[in-house]
Amino acid sequence: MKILVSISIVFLQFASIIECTSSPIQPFATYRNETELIENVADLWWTVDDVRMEITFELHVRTTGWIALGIGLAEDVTNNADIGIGWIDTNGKLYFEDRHSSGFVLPIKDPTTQDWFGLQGQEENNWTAIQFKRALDTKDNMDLPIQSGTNVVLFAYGLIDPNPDITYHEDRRITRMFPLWKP
Ligand SMILES: [Ca+2]
Ligand SMILES: [Ca+2]
Repeated sequence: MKILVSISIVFLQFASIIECTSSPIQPFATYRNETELIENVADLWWTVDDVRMEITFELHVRTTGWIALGIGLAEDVTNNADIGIGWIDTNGKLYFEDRHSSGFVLPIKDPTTQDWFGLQGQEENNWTAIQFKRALDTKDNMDLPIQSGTNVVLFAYGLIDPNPDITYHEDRRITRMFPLWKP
C-alpha cells in the first residue's frame, strides 16, 4: 500500500510538471512555485526568502533573444513598470539589467540603482533560461515593491539580443495577475 501511494505521488508530481512547464532546459534550482506564462513558449519559477526578504526567479523562454519580467501596478498596468531584462550573448555570457518603463516606450536602464541581479543563464535548443533575484522592496523609486497578495506580473521577449538596445516586443508581451508572495 505504501509503495502504491508513493508511486501515485511520484506520478502526480510528474504529471503536474508536464502540465505546467514545457521548457527543455532543467532549471538551475528547485523552486516553491512555477507557472506556464505562455503554453510551449514561457515558463516561470520562483521562491521567496522570507528571512532575507528577497525573491529568486527563473524564466525560460523559447527564444535566443532578450527576455524580460516586470512588476506593474494594478491601477496603471501600461505605465510605470519595473522591469528586469536579460539575454545570453553568442559566447554564452549572461547580461541582466534593471530597467523601468513609463508607458509605451523603450524601457530604460535605471539611472539610480541596479536592483535586479542576473545569477546564471544559458541557451539551449532555441530556449533561453535565466535565474535572477531582487529584494522584495528595493527602496529605489525606479522599482516597484513586490507586496504580499496579488501582483501584476508583466512578461515580454524579443527574437534577437539587444544591438545596441532591445527591439520592440510587438505582441510578445503579456500581463498576468497572480500572487508572487504569500507569507
Ligand atoms: Ca532599481
Ligand atoms: Ca527598475
